[in-house]
Amino acid sequence: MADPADRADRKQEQLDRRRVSPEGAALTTDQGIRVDDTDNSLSAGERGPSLMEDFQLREKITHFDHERIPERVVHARGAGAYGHFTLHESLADYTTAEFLTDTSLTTPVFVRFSTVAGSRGSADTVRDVRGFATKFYTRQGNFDLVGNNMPVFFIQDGIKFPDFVHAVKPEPPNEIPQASSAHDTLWDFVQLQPETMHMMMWLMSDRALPRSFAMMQGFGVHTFRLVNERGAGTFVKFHWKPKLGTHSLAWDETQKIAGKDPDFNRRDLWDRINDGDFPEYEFGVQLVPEEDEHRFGFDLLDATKIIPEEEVPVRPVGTLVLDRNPDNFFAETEQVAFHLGNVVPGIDFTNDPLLQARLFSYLDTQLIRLGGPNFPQIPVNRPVAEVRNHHRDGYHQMDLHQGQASYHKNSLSGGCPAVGGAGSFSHYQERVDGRKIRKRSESFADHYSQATLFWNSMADWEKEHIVGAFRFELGKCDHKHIREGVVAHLNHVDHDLAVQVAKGVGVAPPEAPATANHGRSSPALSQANSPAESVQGRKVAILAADGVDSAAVTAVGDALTEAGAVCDVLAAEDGFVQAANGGQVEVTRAMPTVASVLYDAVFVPGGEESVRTLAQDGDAVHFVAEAFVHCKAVGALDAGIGLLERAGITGVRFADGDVVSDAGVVTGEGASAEFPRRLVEAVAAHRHWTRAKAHVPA
Ligand code: HDE
Repeated sequence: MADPADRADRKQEQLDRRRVSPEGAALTTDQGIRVDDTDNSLSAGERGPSLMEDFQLREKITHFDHERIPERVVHARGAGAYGHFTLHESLADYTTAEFLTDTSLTTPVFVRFSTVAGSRGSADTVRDVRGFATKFYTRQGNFDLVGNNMPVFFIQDGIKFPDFVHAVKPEPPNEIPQASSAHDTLWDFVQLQPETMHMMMWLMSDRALPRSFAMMQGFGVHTFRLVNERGAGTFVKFHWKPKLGTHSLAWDETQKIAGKDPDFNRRDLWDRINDGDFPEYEFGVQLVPEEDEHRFGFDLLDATKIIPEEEVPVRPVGTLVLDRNPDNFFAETEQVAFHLGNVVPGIDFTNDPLLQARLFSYLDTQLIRLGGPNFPQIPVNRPVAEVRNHHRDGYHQMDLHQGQASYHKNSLSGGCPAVGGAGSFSHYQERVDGRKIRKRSESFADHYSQATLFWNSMADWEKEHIVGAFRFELGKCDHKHIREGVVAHLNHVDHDLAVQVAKGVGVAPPEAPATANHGRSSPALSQANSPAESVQGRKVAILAADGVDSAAVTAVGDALTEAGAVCDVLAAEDGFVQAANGGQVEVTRAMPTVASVLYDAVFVPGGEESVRTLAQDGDAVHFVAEAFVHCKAVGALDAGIGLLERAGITGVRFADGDVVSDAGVVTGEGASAEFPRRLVEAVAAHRHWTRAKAHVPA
């Protein structure tokens, strides 16, 4: 019979034993004593002093005083979910890790997504890297893949990490700015540390503004090693690819969302899972035989480099589905403790100096954050594999270790727990030889050519966004020498990029390239090439007022919903609007409580009276104009087209007479199956980035 750990619910069954429900329960103290009054403290007379003996008051206040733990020093803000991993193709030739070789297994997981720089209460949609950390509860023990949504990193050697983090975090004198890299210290670090350039290209790209955690790639970043039965190693890079494609928000939109709904990405994840629209990712590997270690023009141990997918294709082997929200944010999402060193037999490390430093950091950080060495016993961290060892005592010890012997070797517990045997972890036997030195390898010296590769691979609109991001961020730097320093590095990446950025930030544009652009590109790097054919989980606003054409609301709403979108009817006030045909249409939300930035698309149904009212409502006009400016699908039927005109969308022209691109603007007359189909298609395209920039005020 198969081991019960090959079921995804194995972890949930384990958690069930720790779940505590208030239903039907009486209020008690921590000692289980029922409480008769928790609103009034014990005092000497009605207006007298509180009494020391009030153990209920003391216990309640004391617990409250100790509710906070230190937030993570990086990745403080996060959102988590449970799910399961299934394998479609065995990697048995390369690894002994069961969850990567046995296609009959379903492995439970917990994933935590995060931003990096901001505090726990910061906004979700800031320009930042996103963490994508996965804990696989395998039958051989926990494997943690602690990755990001960008495949490279800022630095090559972990000893620079405290410097980098100090530079990107709010500045010491005044703790400004929160969750932002647009300030002097970060860019000072960058201009003095050119190894950051490749990652800065990613950070200034739309990758730093994901629309949803479900539309974000994940990368293990480092080169790891798979080890097979014969002890032979293969280099590996781990990849996650979202089923919905990789898509981003518009920069202006992210800033507005940060105020309108700072929990935007967290809420999106929560709602998707609650609605049964489970985020799904393909798990893939890039495999490099050991003998090919030196065949690339870069070092596999350098975490500022990718292996272009065109050179080594990503081989899809498994699927991750996130299908359950946590019960309690603190207990699970806050207390989950990832550690790069959590590997199972068949997965091992390389000498990447960034990776090596991380192997120290993660365990160390949990000791202060979770207050002692027993954090692996916290329910979310506990493996489904049995844990038996001679570790004892320490703060918050939860287990009742039986027996006389807490040492190895022993004869008093029959020599148990036994060491070794089938399935034991045995380290990859890499030959190591060398002098003790502090020196970066020459093979790590090229800081520009992959930054150039990234730039060359971008669509025009992606390039525009990157230039805009550099201009914004550097424009926030007070020190001109810092802006100049960064432009000088950009001139090694691409001359045109450097000139465009220089112009925006008041720096003399370089006259000639510092390094010639090599002209190579990697199409897999562009989000323009990511699938965009699904409206799954897309949010569409339908604007209505009294007199709305309810048949259009229903027909278009149904078509979108059927295709997987979520439609909200918005009106000036909550409740119902009267339809033109006498019926009623239920309002999902009052317009003042939401904003266009919280939606992927907007549809204006017909109905003369409804549209006349909307055209006089600043919120509604702004809603449509702003959705257009953010390149979203905008649909209108019949009289609804009038609202688009009122918002200045239709018929807009440049001074030189070119009509603004109307890509993604879908209009139609009368009821037909054609209109909903075209609108669904326009929403599925995600954004119509080729649409000309803001010629409409919003
Ligand atoms: Fe981390 N990182 N990191 N990091 N990291 C942490 O661990 C660190 C790096 C990443 O959702 C901390 O538990 C060092 C690369 C994620 O709980 C800390 C270095 C990548 C998360 C830490 C790096 C990451 C962390 C803070 C350079 C992408 C959030 C709290 C040597 C591959 C995990 C904690 C979660 C968290 C240290 C570099 C990803 C301090 C020293 C490269 C996704 O231990």
